[in-house]
Amino acid sequence: MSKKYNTSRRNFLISSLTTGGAIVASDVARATQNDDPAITQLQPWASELGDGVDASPYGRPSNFEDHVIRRNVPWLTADPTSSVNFTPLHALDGTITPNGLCFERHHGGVAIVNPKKYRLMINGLVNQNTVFNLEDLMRFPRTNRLYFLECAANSGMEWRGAQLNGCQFTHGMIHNVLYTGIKLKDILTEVGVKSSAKWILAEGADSSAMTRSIPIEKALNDCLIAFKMNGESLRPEQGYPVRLVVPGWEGNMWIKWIRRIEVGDKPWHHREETSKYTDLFKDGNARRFTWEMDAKSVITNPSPQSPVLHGPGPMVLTGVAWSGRGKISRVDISIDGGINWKEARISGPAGSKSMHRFYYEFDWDGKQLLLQSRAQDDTGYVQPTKDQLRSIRGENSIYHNNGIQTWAIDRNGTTENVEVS
Ligand SMILES: Nc1nc2c(c(=O)[nH]1)N[C@H]1C(S)=C(S)[C@@H](COP(=O)(O)O)O[C@H]1N2
Ligand SMILES: [Mo]
Repeated sequence: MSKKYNTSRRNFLISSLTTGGAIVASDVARATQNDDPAITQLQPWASELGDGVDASPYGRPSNFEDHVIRRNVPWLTADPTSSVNFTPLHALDGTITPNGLCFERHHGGVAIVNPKKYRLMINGLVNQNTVFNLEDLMRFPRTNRLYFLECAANSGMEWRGAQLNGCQFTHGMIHNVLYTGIKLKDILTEVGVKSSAKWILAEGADSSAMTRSIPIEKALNDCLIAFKMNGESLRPEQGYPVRLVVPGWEGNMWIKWIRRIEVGDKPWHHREETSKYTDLFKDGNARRFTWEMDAKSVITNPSPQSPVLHGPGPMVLTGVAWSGRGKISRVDISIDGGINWKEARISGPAGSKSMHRFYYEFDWDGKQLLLQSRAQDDTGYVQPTKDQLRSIRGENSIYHNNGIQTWAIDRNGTTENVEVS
């Protein structure tokens, strides 16, 4: 069996999104030069004193890393206040997304909420309508949990074929953060939920008043009211001072700047759960709710923004995998477009509904590679191919694309987004 591949990506994207010219393959695994000035000569950083401790009261990454930033896709950004930028997955390792690199998705721009004027109101089918301020919330027991947040539209531009040239753009609407917060269950217990309660409505304080209906079982199970991300206060763009955390479920339910929770007996069917975030099928019917994000993975290195800079020989391949239904039990790698598969190694702190890091080391023979990763979660679910997804859902879907991604690597190391068939 042989695999053909095709690039159906729009041509005008190539110039705006690829990292530049072809990379010449060379052996950079060992520094071989005898009188290498980088080792024989005194370098500037050793010949003069460096900055003192007050130079950056809030630390920043090295200037040499200034390319590691969130980026957007200009043609997706009709207006920056209702838009998205993407996590630079190709430049990260480990499992935690640094706060300054977490992708942003806003429907009405970043709300700047004064924490002194922050209020959370709970009303509806409760014994006691209640308004909490930040101090009130801080008096509930706190908990720490690592979770991924994936936008339902992540990889949405890839439904009909390979398009965006880089995992930042194809898979970067995800971040994985250690949240500190309080259990939503504790607050709901405090105000007393009536026995007729079946749903909650979470509402944001921003100008878009983003609102989503969430079943009461989920609210009482593992949802958090979070104020910290990776140890420090939430960033304004992530919902400062308080956001809802809905583990494993699509990103739009994780209401930022949360200001109100109404308890009710049926879903509200607001805009973001009717005209948006529903999955249109071949026959014209739409799936009403798709809450859990199914198991998915992507190879982050090599990838189009991170091509292979060395010649044949040892190659380290790495990427990330996650599932909204539990832990990742295994990740398999194919270097020949899905014909043969080998198990990758999972490494680093990860848990249920959080991002996992995998590595696969192999000897590259210098021939063309068609790289794929395939995740499996602890429910036994296996990540499908894009063709398998399309055979069930047709071509009109946008959201919830968890199909297998392929990167083609040619002999000189350049890497491209392709599809195999
Ligand atoms: N209040 C409010 N909450 C919101 C949104 C919003 O526009 N307003 N966007 C939602 C969407 S669609 C996603 S994918 C996530 C993005 O979270 P992030 O900006 O922290 O990445 O927030 C969700 N919560
Ligand atoms: Mo989203």
